[in-house]
Amino acid sequence: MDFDQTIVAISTAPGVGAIAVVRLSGANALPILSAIFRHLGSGSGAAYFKSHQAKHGFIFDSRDQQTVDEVVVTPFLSPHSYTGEDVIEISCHGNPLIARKVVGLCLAQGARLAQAGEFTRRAFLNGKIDLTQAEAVLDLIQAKTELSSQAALSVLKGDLGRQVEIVREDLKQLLTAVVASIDFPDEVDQLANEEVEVIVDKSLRKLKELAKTANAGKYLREGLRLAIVGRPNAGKSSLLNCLLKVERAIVTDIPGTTRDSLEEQLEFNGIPIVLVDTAGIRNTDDHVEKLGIDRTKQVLQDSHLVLLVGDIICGWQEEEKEILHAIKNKNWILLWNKCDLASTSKTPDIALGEEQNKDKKPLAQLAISAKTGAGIEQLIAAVEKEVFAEGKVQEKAASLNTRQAALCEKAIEALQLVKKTLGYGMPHDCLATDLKTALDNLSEIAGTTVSEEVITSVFANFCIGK
Ligand SMILES: Nc1nc2c(ncn2[C@@H]2O[C@H](COP(=O)(O)OP(=O)(O)OP(=O)(O)O)[C@@H](O)[C@H]2O)c(=O)[nH]1
Ligand SMILES: [Mg+2]
Repeated sequence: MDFDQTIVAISTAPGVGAIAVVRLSGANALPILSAIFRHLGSGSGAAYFKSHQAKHGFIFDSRDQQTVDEVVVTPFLSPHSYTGEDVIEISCHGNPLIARKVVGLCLAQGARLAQAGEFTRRAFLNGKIDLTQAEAVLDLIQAKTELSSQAALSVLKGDLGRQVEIVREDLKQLLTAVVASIDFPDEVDQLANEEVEVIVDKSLRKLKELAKTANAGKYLREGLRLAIVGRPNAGKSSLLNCLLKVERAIVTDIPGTTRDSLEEQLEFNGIPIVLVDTAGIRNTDDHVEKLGIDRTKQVLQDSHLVLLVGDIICGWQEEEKEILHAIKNKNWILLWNKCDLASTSKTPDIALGEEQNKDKKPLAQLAISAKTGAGIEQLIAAVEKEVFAEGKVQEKAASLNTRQAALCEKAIEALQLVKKTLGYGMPHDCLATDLKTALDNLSEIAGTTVSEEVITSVFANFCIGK
């Protein structure tokens, strides 16, 4: 990719709208604009445009002297722009044909079409933002709920980058001191093991705190896939309808009503949820129902969390044991539905079966009623608790994405090795490699040192024009 060239793209969504914005970025943005822009007042050429000052005028095609559109252009001159280069935003009327024509004129003047995410990539390469902020731009565009967008905004403001930078700075100083004492033993005293340990422990504490946000980060970005499973007639479809507050799924008292899985999106206090109602699991000779049960098993595999719905009157039976077997290693919440019919709100006893160890225990067991709505608030709270580690609501807080979390884990591992080395009483030369590994991984989070391959994969998901 040639970053010296001036790029152009339509930055607004495809389709008809009130306005469409065509964006140019690069050293030739102003000369290109000057060649296709006319206005009624005095002044001309690149000097006519001032940074951050909108100008009214017309885009014209010099080949036939035809006016293409009446526009407002806003220059953001380097370095005070999104990309750090000269950026021009041309707001034209929101007809895709017009916007495409304007882009065509820019191309004819020597611009090239921007690749997906290239404006943001240039902002990163020009040091306007770090890699966590670039990723947050994408998260913000794609945020499904208010809470997701607040979390993305927090990273965009640099909160995550700053937290990582504090740890990186401490470790950099530590590594410098360790290496100095190895290289110049006569001039620089070796740090006491306790001093090293204090810094390593502090860094580990901070990184572990950050690592805990990865769970919330993942679900706030991608949404939590929540599978509703259980025996036929337990009230799974009724629960879906109750949570959606609309009669979406067919509900009858005939066991085996739901054949195909049904997926709906909603949010639990700002957490984006993909809720999937499934066919009840049981032994059956019905061919169609069997196919439905196969789908249920697929839904289970793809889910992040499972709601196992039982019937409070029937209690825990062989059916539930078998369903639990199909849930495999997924986290699950046990819901005892139809509590409006029960004389007590006490949840039935459960026997998990011998092959299941205690890790298979439900995260929570609740008595609910899909009919009256009893217990639904507690259900939402239990899901929230699973998303926000240890029940700590870290809303609005910067959270790690999958790429960053993997690097954070590697940094933690390296620091744990440093502690081990110290514990064995090994010489300080042995600390340097692991300290450097920790530092390298932290540098990669913010993109201070990062490979071309990683940058390409980060920007691969962006849309053109951003
Ligand atoms: N009293 C009471 N009845 C309920 C409740 N939830 C569901 N039902 C009834 O139980 C029956 C089965 O409900 P469904 O929601 O269709 O059950 P399901 O689990 O989706 O059943 P399948 O699709 O056959 O697997 C219906 O007659 C519902 O009205 C509840 O909380 N209380
Ligand atoms: Mg159903």
